Amino acid sequence: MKRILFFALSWAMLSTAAMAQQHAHSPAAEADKAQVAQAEFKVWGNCMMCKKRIEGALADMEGVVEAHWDVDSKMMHVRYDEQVVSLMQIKKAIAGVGHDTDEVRAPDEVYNQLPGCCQYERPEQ
Ligand SMILES: [Cu+2]
Repeated sequence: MKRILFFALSWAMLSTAAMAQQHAHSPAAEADKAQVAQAEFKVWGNCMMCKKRIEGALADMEGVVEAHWDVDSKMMHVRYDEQVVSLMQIKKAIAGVGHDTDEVRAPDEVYNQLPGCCQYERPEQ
């Protein structure tokens, strides 16, 4: 139910943005907008260092428009171009720097090299 509400809200925001752009007569921006998807999922981590590492993993990733991880809720919010990158690729990139996601688990050897303060309690396999 929460998810449905989130998508409904996202859709409302996207529609509003699209209308705003029409007024601005910016067809290029509109074309960009049309392909941008967004998702929210859990990423395990502890602190601001984790936040830097998690968001940093996506900073230079092609197709990622926006990446934000909330330290308190552990929720990752991404906006990305579906034509360029998949949600699974995004999750793999995050797992690749040592952080478990709802679908992709970080390799043990990478996790073990995280600083002590960043070694979160791992979810069940
Ligand atoms: Cu940390």
